[in-house]
Amino acid sequence: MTPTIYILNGPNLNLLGVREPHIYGHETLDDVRQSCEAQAHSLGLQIDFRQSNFEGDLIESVHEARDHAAAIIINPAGYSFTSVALLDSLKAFDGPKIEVHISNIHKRESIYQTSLVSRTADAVIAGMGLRGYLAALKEVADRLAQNNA
Ligand code: CA2
Repeated sequence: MTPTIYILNGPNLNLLGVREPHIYGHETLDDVRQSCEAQAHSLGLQIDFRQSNFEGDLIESVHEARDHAAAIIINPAGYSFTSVALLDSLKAFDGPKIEVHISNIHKRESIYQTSLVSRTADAVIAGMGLRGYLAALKEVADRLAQNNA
């Protein structure tokens, strides 16, 4: 069976490509989704790509992933820095978890520099723009292949 990867996007990422292109680039979240679909297909994976502006929705998706996903790729956006609840939900997921940020959060103001989610992520990608999601998918494919070897 083709493994499903949940790709979860947090608050305000629906505005990608619409505002602040100097930080987040010109691509929209739908462009990201389409590129992820293509990359997943070439890696023998399928994706369930979601965005929510609500903390509880993201947590519900993580819970759902426990039964339906082989791995999670998450850009928690602003909740990276505030949500112990999201961190706790991710701790209860057993498969690979990759945190992605489009911008390099370490180059930004101090409020953007300490991600709580990084405490449970297996890998963290920041500053690669949209390519960060594609790198995360490749990393997930490698980790799943290793686990099944
Ligand atoms: O770089 C990333 O991917 C972030 O997770 C994006 C978050 C920010 O809080 C993190 O520090 C880094 C913000 C997402 C907001 O996205 C917007 C996109 C366009 C216009 C306004 C906001």
